[in-house]
Amino acid sequence: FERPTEPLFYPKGDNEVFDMPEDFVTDRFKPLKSSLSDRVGAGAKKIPVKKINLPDISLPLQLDRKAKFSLFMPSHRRMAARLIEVYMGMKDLDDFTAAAVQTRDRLNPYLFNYAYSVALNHRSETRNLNIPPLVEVFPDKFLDKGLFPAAKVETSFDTDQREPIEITVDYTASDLDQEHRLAYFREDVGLNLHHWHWHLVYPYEGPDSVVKKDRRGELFYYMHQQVMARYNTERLCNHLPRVKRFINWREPIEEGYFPKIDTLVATRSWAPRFNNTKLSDVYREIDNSKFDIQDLERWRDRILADIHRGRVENGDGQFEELSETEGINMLGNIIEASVLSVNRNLYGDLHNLGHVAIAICHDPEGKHLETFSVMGDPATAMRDPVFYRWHAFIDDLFQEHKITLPRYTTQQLRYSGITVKSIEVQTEGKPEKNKLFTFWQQSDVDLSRGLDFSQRGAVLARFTHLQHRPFSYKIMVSVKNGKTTIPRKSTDSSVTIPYEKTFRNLESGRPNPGEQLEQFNYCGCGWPHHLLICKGTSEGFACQLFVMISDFNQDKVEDKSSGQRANQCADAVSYCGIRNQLYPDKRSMGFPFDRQPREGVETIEDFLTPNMRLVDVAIHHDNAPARPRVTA
Ligand code: CUO
Repeated sequence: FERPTEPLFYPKGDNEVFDMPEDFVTDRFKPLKSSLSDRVGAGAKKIPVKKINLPDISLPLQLDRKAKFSLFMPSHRRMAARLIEVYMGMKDLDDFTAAAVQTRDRLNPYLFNYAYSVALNHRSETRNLNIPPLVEVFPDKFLDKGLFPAAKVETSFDTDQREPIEITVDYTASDLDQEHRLAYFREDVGLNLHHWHWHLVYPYEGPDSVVKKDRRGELFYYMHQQVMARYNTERLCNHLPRVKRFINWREPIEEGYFPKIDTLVATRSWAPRFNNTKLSDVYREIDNSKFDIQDLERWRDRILADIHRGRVENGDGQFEELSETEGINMLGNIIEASVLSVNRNLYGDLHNLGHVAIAICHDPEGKHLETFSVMGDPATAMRDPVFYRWHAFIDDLFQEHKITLPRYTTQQLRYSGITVKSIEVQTEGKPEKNKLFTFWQQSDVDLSRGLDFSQRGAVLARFTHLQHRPFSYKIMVSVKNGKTTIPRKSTDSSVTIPYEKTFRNLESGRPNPGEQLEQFNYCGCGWPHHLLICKGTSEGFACQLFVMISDFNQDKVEDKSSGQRANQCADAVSYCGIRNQLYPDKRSMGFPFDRQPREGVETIEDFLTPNMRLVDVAIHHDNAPARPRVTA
């Protein structure tokens, strides 16, 4: 049977099935309703689903079930926005469940998954519910396509006799392509999951309740700026120069990319991009999308001109200042662009349509009935080297604004009475100080949720990723009344989510489907912890660790609902914020490095005030073959 029949009957796993009104079942499967229901859950508890009158979903229904779905494509995101509106508009949980069940097998599965996940994330009754990792639902977006025939073979065996299918790190290119040196980073499952989740938490179109979030535009700038900073460091570790901004859109894109992932649902695969492909004007009736490279250029020029004027023009023809506190947030929404842009007519949709122009450069007019490549989907975009070239350009626009802002004075940077005396970093199990260690590790992902084979049970893919030895920081501080030592563990990071949230802990045995969601509370937005530090080099990559202690009274944000924080997904607040709360730090994101240094500062050492300090740290990489994860 085709996939759509199954989730209808499977609310949680083996022990419960939905008991649906006849009308919910698509015509073809109506005669099979009871036999299907028995087949997936004979003897299981039946959960009744209400019968409701569904609002108009004709717009999202326009996307063919076998098509691909791109959040960056204007027509697709209008469909998603409508669907999110329908789900968010349901008066209670029963109606919401009924609406989801009723629409599930009629809609394009990617579109459904996106809109349903956004609604689950934002409805008060379900916001603390765990959403299964996308890699389990659509493994085809994350893993080598050669894997799926092998997975099919594994399902011929009983679950306890199945073996994990190994995926090599080198499946997309060879070392003849120098960009391939970064494939381990760009194609990392956790990295791509983070990006997908980020865009799920911060949609740019939909009802106010899902789009209007505190400082969302600024966070768009900051999270992607941090990705760029990290990617550049990762390049240096691999003896490659920093990313070249993609600024001349009439020139060929030097870097090709052949994704070698496949789609199990859509009929069109992920198209490759050959070396030196050029962008063209986009005129694709099949996606209802039409724009020229000139449009992108015009929007870029308008945005830059208004950044330099220090103000933007809103839809009523009035000027709004790009102020020190609000400017970056306004620009984030303008450049992305989100529905919160002050003037989409004037400033357009630069970043999103740049993704589309690149994603469709192999068939800009749809002549070959091809659809977008990996750049068209937040779950896959970071695999492609051109993602970083595009975002280097986008980041540069934000930096143009940042250099117009007043520089921080020592008064704003210092914290009187506090001096950082020394910093030490200690890796667990190693005698040396200020040395960090990375290596290759293997982890398993269960693909069975995303595979429609008749035999159920876990099917594991085993892939290789970067990992580091845990370490801790010791920060010695003198204060007005004496000395104190501040210890911090590498796992305390406010940018990462724990390893277990990226890869469920499968070593403990086959997870019980009823337990896994509870056990591995998956709030997926956050940098994957296994990528906390860059790869380093075998001889030790020289870095500086910077520590700053700032004044909490100046940073703190009064949020009435902060008492609920314990229940929130708050591991990676720096990149993802806290759901339904204000961003928990009042300073500009990127402080104190988001602006030009004050006059006279030429080196990082010149920049320091007593509440800051630097220490030299070397990152050593062990290139030995990957080790399986060792559990405690
Ligand atoms: Cu996250 Cu361009 O915004 O991909």
